[in-house]
Amino acid sequence: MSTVLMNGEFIPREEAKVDIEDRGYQFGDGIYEVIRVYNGKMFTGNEHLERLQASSGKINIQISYTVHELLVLLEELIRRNNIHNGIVYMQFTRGTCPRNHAYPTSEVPPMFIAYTKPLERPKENLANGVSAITVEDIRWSRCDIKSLNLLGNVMAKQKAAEANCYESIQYRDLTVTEGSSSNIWIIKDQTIRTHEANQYILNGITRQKIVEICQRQGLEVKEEAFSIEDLIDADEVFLSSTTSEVTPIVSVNNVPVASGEVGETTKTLQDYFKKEIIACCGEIE
Ligand code: DCS
Repeated sequence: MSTVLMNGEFIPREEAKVDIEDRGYQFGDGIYEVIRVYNGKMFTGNEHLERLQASSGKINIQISYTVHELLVLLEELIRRNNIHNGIVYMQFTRGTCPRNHAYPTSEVPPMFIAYTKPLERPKENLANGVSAITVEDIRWSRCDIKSLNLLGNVMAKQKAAEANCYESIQYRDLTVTEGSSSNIWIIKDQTIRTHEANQYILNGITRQKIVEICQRQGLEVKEEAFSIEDLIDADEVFLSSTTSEVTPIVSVNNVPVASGEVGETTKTLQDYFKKEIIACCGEIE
């Protein structure tokens, strides 16, 4: 039986219940994070929890825990559930009160839950790459908030699933923004590019790590939007996320990216990224 964290208490999964007037349930009024666990240790936990705090600040949800307090609670949750490789998911909603669109005026405590899930590294996708399709980005213009409102993302991912693809690459006015649950990158003539961190994308923690790696290793990286045409014309394409790390994209809309093989620069970035994980969490396969 697994344990979940609910408002600071460890309780059995079966006992965790949400009220029908919880604002997360009714409005998607809340925020979330997903942190990777390798060898029982969280990878970039601080960065994720700082982004959680930032998201909460943007929509005025008061989180009564510090980053350190959250880290301690999540470590204990991982320990209790004996997670070796996996994820920890957490969300804060604005809490439970009579249904009304506007924020409650009286003190309503946010609802906090966290749980774990075992998950191995996606080794086959990392080695062979995945397919993607392009879809119009129909989401709102505050994609920088890691909000529970994921309907646009869910609809985009469903289109990918129906096309037997792993991811949907979203575009706004012919500019590529991001994947349905990942950031999108292209490489052309050795230059690595991804959309700038503004309100049209989520500034991925994996994305930030990759930018840092590129700068440290002297690889040319530009945080600058690119077009669908640039995407089609790229030498290499890849996606990044907490669960997918650096996953090559070898076909877009059923057309191979360049030769259709996993690119050399992508492989180099995968190696550097793996080294980061090992430095933090110990040896991984
Ligand atoms: N963009 C979107 C829309 C995402 O949902 C995610 C991650 C990313 C980018 C990449 O961000 P990270 O590098 O910080 O993971 N989505 C999480 C999710 O919903 N499941 O796993 C990761």
